Amino acid sequence: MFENLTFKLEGIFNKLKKAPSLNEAQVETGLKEIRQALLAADVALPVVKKFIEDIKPKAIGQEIIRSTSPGQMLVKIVYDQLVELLGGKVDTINLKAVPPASILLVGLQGSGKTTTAVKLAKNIEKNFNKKILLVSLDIYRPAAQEQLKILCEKNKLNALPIVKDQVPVDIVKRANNAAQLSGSDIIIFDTAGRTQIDLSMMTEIKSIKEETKPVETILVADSLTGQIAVKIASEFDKSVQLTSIILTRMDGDGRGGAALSMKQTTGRPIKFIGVGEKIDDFETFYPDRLANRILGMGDVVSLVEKASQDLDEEKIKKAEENLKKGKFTFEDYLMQIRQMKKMGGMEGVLSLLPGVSKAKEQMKNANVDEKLLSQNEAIILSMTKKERENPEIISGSRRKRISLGSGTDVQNLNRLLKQFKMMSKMMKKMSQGKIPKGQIPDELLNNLK
Ligand SMILES: Nc1nc2c(ncn2[C@@H]2O[C@H](COP(=O)(O)OP(=O)(O)O)[C@@H](O)[C@H]2O)c(=O)[nH]1
Ligand SMILES: [Mg+2]
Repeated sequence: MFENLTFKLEGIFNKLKKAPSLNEAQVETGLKEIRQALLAADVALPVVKKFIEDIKPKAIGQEIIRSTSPGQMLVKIVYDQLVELLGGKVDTINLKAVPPASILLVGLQGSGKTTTAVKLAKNIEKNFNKKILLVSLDIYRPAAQEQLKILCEKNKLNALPIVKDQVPVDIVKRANNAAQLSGSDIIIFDTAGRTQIDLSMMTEIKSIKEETKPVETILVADSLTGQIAVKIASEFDKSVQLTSIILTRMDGDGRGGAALSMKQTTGRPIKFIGVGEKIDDFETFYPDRLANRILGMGDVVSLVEKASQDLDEEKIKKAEENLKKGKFTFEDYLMQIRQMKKMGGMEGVLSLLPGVSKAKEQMKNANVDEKLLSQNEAIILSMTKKERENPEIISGSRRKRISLGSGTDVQNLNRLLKQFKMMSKMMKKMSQGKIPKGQIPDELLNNLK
């Protein structure tokens, strides 16, 4: 989402970091470049203006010019301001109400409301241990209620049974009764959108809001539409008073302006982001982590969280210890492959690591074949534990057995062994600090192809 912005900011900061001292003119030029980078990322002009105005006095102040690492200091100032711009602290979802508490999702057609209703329900169920009822009030598109019902079935969630030809007000009444009877803590209402904002939609949402008395009225907005998403949020807020915003499609290659302009323009916090089509592609919105990511400092916390969600802590610890010693086995490699697959391939992993916009670019250009990951996984799985720990014992006859067992051929196994040797060497070098962070050595890249 923020690749271009990150790339540009990294460039600006790298230049400034190299200078042993900074004069006012250099800082001014840096700020001008930051301003351009933000505008190119589709951040609204007034937001950019205020951003630069806010950091200027701090950046030009004596503090930075006298400091021993002025470039670093500027990064810190920009980071703090970015966190502020993104909303400062994490804003959690408000569930404080006499049960059942209602959550109302509104937004344009196709913004992701129905998908988000299910993602949000799963998230609340997991993190707050609540019982949830999902209800579709979209009576206009024939398949809309059905879509929510099917999604709920797939994800083991409760959906209100569909009664044909009922109007929203009656559905809401039925939902409240059903929630009482089933002991549900929360009702999530999915509503009908239009392709654009119109009076009839707003009138309907207003009456639904009166009927449901929601603790949260959440706008679901498509982040790929950039400044338009921000405009839509303002319009909705004027008519129905939003309490928060969920930005969807943050996995896409939009320029990120929506996330950066939303809080300041609308005054409403972003609470969650959608990062893919799958139901668990949904995250709490952390301003500080996103600021880290935008500045190319890497979202290491998210990375660690993501990895530990699925992988055995013990194994990770052992791999880390091995790595520190410069030791690397096929067990470690297998774990890395699985980690990469879980986290959306190489690019997914790389986008979260510090200072790797360069490495990411390298990977893109190198055309690393992700199918190869699965093939390598199969080959390693055909090895015995002993072979995985001591690859040097893999002789001719062992090679035949392994390649047969994995449904590939000796050539592929040989390539993997060669690649593994190279990775071991690299790990050793890394553990001795001989490889700069965030860069992938060419020899390894060429071998991943
Ligand atoms: N890539 C991606 N697709 C999403 C995301 N959220 C929703 N979608 C997709 O957007 C499309 C429209 O979503 P839907 O929930 O039906 O939108 P609605 O009309 O507002 O209810 C579906 O194909 C979803 O899978 C997201 O965060 N990322
Ligand atoms: Mg829908």
